[in-house]
Amino acid sequence: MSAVTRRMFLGVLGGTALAAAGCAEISGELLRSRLALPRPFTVPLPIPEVARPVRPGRYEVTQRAARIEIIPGTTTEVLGYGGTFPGPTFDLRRGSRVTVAVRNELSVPTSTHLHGGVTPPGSDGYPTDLVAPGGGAKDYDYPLEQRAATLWYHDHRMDFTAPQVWRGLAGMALVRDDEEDALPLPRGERELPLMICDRAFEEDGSFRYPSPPGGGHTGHMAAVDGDYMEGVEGDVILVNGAPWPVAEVTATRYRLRLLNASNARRYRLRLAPGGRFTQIGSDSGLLAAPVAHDELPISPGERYDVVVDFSAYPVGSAVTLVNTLADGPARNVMRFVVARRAADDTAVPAVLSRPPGRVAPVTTRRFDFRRSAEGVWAINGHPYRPGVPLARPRLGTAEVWRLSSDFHHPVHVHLAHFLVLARNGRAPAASDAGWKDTVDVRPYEVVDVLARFDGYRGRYMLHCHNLEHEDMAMMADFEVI
Ligand SMILES: [Cu+2]
Repeated sequence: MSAVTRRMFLGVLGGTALAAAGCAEISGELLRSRLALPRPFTVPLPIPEVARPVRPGRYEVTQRAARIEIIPGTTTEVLGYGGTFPGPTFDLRRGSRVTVAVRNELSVPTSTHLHGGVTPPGSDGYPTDLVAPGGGAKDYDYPLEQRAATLWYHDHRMDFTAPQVWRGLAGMALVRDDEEDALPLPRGERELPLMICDRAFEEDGSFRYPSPPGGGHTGHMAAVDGDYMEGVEGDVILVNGAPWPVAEVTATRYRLRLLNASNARRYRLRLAPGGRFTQIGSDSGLLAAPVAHDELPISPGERYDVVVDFSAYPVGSAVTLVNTLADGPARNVMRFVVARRAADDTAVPAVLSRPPGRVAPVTTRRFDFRRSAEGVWAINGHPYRPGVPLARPRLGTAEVWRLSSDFHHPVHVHLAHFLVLARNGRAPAASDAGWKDTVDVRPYEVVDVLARFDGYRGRYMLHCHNLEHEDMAMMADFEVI
């Protein structure tokens, strides 16, 4: 643990306010690679393959280990959906029910969660609904009765989500609908899914992860070395699985589906030498109207759907996506090179969609995300207790959930989508706009959200999406009744 983060963490433990402003943005512990880092902006941006159904409404995907080239000149064993990292992108349609048959040929159990999905409880990727290693299989049922949105999917295995996602078990899923199709937004080659995550590598090119001796075993403290309980941050930034990639673009508008798939790292994204993100969508779908941002904070699990107009730059320009929360190599994310002019008949309309409105909440509940006296990350003082719901909201109602925190806890709610109402009693940030499923709750902050419980009755969960915190028991069940 570095001196700076140790000091900060001890401050957190002591319940004191965070004094140093720089500290307040650190959300994990840096793990350095043991190989020479590749030169940034030399690897072309890969676009993950789009999953193809085996027949209408049915996909089959096998989780398997594979060796792929991530760092040029070396290979990395990944645990991948389809043996790829990221996994294939699922291009889905509102109301078009699909089944995804997942077969597990790994040596570890898995549970797949469609993050942002309005999914029946049996297919939601509950952490103990495991698909057995060595050939186990499960049909996940996704009715997709939900608005067009940028979703993703990843492993959710009890106690071991962090190391298994780190090793590759994640991919994107896009839900589309007629409302979105009617808009003149960039599409095709000008719509880029961008899965951003950080990793560290061993000298031989394998993923480096701070597992305790023996690789960990079941138990809340087991999956990660104790020095990394704040969360693991790598020193290599990957976009779609490539280190600091470069994408050639035309001087036109592009739609970027930004996803932070990191275990613990938060980013504050900016365009250098300057530029603007026009946000058109949040975690759970299109905004009512676009919102312009100079910078976008994005915590683990969050997504932003944005349009960037590259015609604002001279042809030949390099436009770098940077993370202003980091110094050193991790400050760079990726680069766009504006190669040539091209025709552009796209636009960002002033009215994008008609999202569901606010409904009156029937109650207020409090969820406090904090390290417990026993030293585990807990919610309302309890480390995770499977099968013991902390709340029983009624189907079809809305509730205010007041989320409070001792550290950076990106809080994710399964099934329910929410609006951010307030931060510390004041108006939310511009970047909090729209319906969401994950919200960055910062140290000693109180965030009020209005959550709607639509879709299905049954057992769901809320948890911290810092995956090390999640594995160390910062999860709770709720039951929709
Ligand atoms: Cu957390």
